[in-house]
Amino acid sequence: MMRAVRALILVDLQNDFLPGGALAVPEGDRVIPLANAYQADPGYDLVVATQDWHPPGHESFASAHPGRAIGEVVDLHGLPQVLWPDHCVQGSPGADFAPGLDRGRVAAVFRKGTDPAIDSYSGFFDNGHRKATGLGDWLSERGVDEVHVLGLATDYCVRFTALDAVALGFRTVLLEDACRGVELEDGDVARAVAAMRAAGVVVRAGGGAAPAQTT
Ligand code: VGL
Ligand code: ZN
Repeated sequence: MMRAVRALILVDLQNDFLPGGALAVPEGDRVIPLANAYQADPGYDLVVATQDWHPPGHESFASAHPGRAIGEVVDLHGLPQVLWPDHCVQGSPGADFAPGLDRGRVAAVFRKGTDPAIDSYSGFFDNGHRKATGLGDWLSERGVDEVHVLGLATDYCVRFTALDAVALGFRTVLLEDACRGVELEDGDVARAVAAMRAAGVVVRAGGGAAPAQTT
């Protein structure tokens, strides 16, 4: 049998999600050296990155909803939407990749959240599953059958990227040590990990950069 073709997906390793950023994820900076170590693993045939990339005034921003506060949930054109601080605005320093991130092996970057009227947590589709970013086809065209996911934030973009990956038929591994969550509510990260596991994502607590055993 041929060995798996494995891709590493780096989710939203951007300045705004690091401590000091506009939507800082606690300990978000801790995943950068791990992302670099995982990328150096020759067990990955391909490395790709997602980039949250919102136009100014994006409707996921609380600032676009006068009278509403960050963290509130609103109905956005029929979908529940958590309201966020302005973050990852296209071309802003906050939208840049973390300076410490090694990008030498990143073969492609998939931008998401570009439509002002809908958010996109997943690196594959917007939250309404209306439009694809191209990541799924890109991986399939290259024969990828297994993806490993790391990055920010566990309870949002990592979660929905891993869930879409498994739904698209990729064997999917969550590299949990290289993820951190927003934890808007206590337990959000644990619930996100449980939801991923229930959907068939293989959750790997750690163990360095060795590729997962296939079973
Ligand atoms: C994210 C909230 C809003 C993420 C992106 O990368 O998890 N979370 N935009
Ligand atoms: Zn966003």
